[in-house]
Amino acid sequence: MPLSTQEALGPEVAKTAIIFGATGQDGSYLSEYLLELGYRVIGIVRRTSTDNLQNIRHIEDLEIKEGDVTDYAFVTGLIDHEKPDECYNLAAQSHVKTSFEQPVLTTEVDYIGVLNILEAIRKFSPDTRFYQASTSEMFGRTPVSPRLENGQQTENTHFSPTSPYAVAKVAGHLLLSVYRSGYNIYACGGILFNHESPRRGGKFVTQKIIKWLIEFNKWKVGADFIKANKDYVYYNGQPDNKFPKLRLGNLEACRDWGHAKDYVRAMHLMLQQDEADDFVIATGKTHSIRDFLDKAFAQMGFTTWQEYVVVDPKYFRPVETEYLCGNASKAREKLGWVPEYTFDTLVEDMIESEISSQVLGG
Ligand code: NDP
Ligand code: GDR
Repeated sequence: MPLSTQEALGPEVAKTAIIFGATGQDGSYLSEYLLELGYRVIGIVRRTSTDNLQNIRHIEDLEIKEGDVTDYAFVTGLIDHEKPDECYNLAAQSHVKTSFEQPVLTTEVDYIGVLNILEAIRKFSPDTRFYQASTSEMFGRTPVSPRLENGQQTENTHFSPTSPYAVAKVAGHLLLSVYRSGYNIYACGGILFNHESPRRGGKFVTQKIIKWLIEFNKWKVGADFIKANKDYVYYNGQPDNKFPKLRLGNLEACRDWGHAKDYVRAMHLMLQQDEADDFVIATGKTHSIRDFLDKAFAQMGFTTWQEYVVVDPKYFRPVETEYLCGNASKAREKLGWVPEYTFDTLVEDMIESEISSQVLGG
């Protein structure tokens, strides 16, 4: 009997993975991780007029293709041509506050994008395993409170989205079970809680705090004293040598923050199971923005942050998700997934990386 292509090439033939959203925080770590595992990895990158490759330029062997997840013709052509073993959809307009200002674009990318990929898989490559980047934001104004169920959200917690971003993500997430049960497609939703890293975009609160802190610390070198008014800090009280205070929004919100390096391992594990399923990925510990400020400023040797931070309503959201804390028991039991980083080591890694990148960048 003639050998199939797979048999003829042998079991060591590399699997092919496509990553939509390869330039982002998670896409860059996932690319590195899959390449280390021996995959052939194709990273889909939006064409932009200015450079958006800073997270992935260093990754040798990553095959980069230009394309947009909202372009059905592109997505179907790609999936049909490559028939990948695995496909990870990390592409999104991922900023919650921006989604209030650009709700239609957010819906097109974050919902229609998912539909485009699922349809392409159904029609042209039904054996492709699909990972969708779902999110804890889907819980939104969750009925779980710190007083109930240990204050933790699970795969069974009701969704109550509070932003156009979260509504689009819920819609994309609900499609997964439709394609699983309706068409037998292997489609998983990773309900990931906030995860950060040195590659986190500068508009998210953790990276915004750290970048400000390192710049400020550099600026104040050599000062005998610093004096602050409502909006600025003054070097030795000099009116012409000032540094703008850190302007933030809601400091009371609580987030379950993990490290992106840990979370991309979970994405891969989800696609290696006997059956497709959805999983919460979280650390199980929650901290307020105030806690993050405490830790980051203390790490840099400051005894206080209160005199350097201004609460600016400009950064408030029309509706806020106040409290998130995930229960990842199912992932621990079924996937064997355990995070390596803690809240403290995450903050330390972000600070150390920012300092070294400033030193290297001059
Ligand atoms: P990023 O914002 O860092 O990355 C988003 C990626 O999507 C970027 O590569 C971006 O490209 C790309 N993208 C945006 N629009 C399109 C489009 N129309 N077509 C193709 N690509 C597009 O997000 P993260 O890496 O942090 O998150 C990855 C995914 O996980 C996102 O879907 C996010 O919503 C979700 N998520 C993230 C969590 C987190 O805490 N980080 C938690 C839960 C879910 P470009 O670089 O050009 O902008
Ligand atoms: P989030 O992350 O909205 O949880 O979405 P973000 O870091 O933007 O906000 C976290 C919390 O901090 C409060 N906050 C501020 N946020 C920003 N961005 N800027 C500020 O100045 C500021 N001040 C206070 C926010 O109000 C909020 O409560 C992230 C994204 O990665 C999503 O894509 C992902 O789905 C979720 O995490 C899980």
